[in-house]
Amino acid sequence: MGLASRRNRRSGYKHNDSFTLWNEDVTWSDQLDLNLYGSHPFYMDVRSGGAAHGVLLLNSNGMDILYGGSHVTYKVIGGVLDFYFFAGPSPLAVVDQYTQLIGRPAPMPYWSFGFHQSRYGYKNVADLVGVVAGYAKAKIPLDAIWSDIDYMDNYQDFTLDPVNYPSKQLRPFVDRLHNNGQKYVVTVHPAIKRQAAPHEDLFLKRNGANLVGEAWPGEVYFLDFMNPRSTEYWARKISEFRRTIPVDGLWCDIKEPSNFKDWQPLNALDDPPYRINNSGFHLPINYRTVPASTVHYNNVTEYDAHNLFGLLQTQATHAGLLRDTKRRPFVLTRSTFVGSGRYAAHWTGNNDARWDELARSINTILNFGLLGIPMMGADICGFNGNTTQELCSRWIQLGAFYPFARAHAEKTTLRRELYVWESTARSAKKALEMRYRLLPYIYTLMYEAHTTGAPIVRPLFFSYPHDNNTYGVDRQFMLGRAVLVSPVLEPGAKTVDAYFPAGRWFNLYNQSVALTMKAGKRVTLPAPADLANAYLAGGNILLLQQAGLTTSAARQGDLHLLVALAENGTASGELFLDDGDSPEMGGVGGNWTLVRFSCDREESKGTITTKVSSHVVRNSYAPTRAQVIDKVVIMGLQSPPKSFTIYVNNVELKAAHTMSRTSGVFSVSGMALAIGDKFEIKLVMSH
Ligand code: MIG
Repeated sequence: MGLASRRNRRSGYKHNDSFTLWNEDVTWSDQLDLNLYGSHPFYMDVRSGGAAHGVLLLNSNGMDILYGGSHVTYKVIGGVLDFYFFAGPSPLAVVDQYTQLIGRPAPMPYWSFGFHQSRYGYKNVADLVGVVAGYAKAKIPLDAIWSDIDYMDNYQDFTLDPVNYPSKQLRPFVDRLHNNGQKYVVTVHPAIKRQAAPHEDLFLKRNGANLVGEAWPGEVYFLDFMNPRSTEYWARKISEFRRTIPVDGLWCDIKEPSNFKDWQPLNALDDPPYRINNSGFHLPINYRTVPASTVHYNNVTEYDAHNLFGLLQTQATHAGLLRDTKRRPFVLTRSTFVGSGRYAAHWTGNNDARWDELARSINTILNFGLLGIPMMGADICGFNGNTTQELCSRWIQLGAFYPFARAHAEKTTLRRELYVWESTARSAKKALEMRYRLLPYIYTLMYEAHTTGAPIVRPLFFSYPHDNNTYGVDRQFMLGRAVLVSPVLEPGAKTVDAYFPAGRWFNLYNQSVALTMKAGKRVTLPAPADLANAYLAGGNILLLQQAGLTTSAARQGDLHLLVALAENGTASGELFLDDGDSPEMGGVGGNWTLVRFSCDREESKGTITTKVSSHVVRNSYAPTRAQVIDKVVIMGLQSPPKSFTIYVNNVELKAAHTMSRTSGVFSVSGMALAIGDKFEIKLVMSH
């Protein structure tokens, strides 16, 4: 069973585990099994044999949920008991049905799949310049650099610190980033400094007047994103700010919402008769946020709407960016609710630079994939506390496979940009090189997520629901259905203990290494210092591109078609392509290309024919690009042939090719196949 939203100790649950849903601004998110930044009253149940179903209680009130082994108890303090059941019967079918209801995951811009560097405490523009230069010098890919609250003037939204981040320095810096194919993202808050607030009716109220809270800028009013005037105000501020600094995305933080001051109860809403287990100590629901007696537009109470606050600001931010840029928005949100994935990416919040936190990033990310928020990551190298060279190296090896790959750190920690330590830099280069090469596949997974809800990274049981041994696996995960990642999660490791479901597996880094499993089995793998183990599941076809220091550079190069054969000689896969930042991904009128690839085997007396063919579903984008498939690699061919011949569209090919007798890997290069043209490659081997 996989449940809810919280930072969970593990991916399976015990009798009497309880889950409290009440969005909270948590500084140290490494504390387990407490309510955190988001609320998702949804769970997926997977039973022995693979039958899965899902249950949603669509209710935004505070609640405690108790898992009783054979039953679930909801203790809800308000609202309607609006239950939805998703019949499955597979895990993928459940997320498909669930996201049909709550909204499909938002398409994310292509650049956002690159590597992001952030830090709380970058001192000034020169500091940012230095970091970008550090990445360039070390030749480590960097697509985006972020500013935390440091860029603001006294922590106010849409302002610039006049001394450290003056627009006359920041603007040319951002223009240079853009010329270099790189992006800039900044943080924003939902609270507006009281003295600077406009005299408009835009804010949360209590007792008939604007609620005065306390947040980073001091005394604040909170924008009420239920009020159409407030969302309009927000969109206007985004546009105005982008005229000064054309940021490429926005990072919505502390919108649980966070508030630093204590409140006296005003009525029963502030102190309801049943105390949910807020923060693990049954703390008042007003703790560290705005009071429940606060009212929104149309007299909706915070008591009912608290868990929606983050979602509403996410929606408003997405809409504001879209209106201003007319491009696909990138929004990162900390607070989430049912449906947030339709607008934003998410990260696991303030984790710790510790090994157990590195491991836990996996189940937290997998959880959010079930909740319709596939664009998900954890702060690489850890947020709170000082990291070590070894931990940071292992973290980027794993983090390079997160859907959203961002390093971020707390202000008081030692600097740990990926180029700072030599061994970390080595890991970063290898890991990110593989990530950037995999982008055609990762981006196709984004398309799959957007159209079917399928998470980008998935628990093993999504691909192998009939294998009961996969249910508890949370130290490994799959990228789509093709790549099994088995990272090192412990210090000093020389080996990794990894589970492989039945089938054939090809080492992603060294395709001549293959494993064939008759049945699922644990395998002890070597744990090289600079690499996470990653294996391709036989039966998949995917496209790799050339490495590059930015996503836009990487997508200029040629493509390689990788065919990993299943034991029966078949494989399939697909490729989605578009410009990477059109508001729609796919869709009736858009310019995009979708190609399906398949491979099968025919045997007749003395010869085996392996046929790889493409089926062009749509091709209104690829013709505008020069990218071609230059190389085809087929893995898992059987018994070395006496001789072989290759045909492309029935013409015999003379291009350079090799066939390894020992490993059964065949490769042919210099092909120049246009992506959007149907093709058929036949490899005829005689024995
Ligand atoms: O009140 O902006 O989770 O990533 O660095 C805390 C400072 C505010 C919390 C975020 C963290 C960010 C920090 N923020």
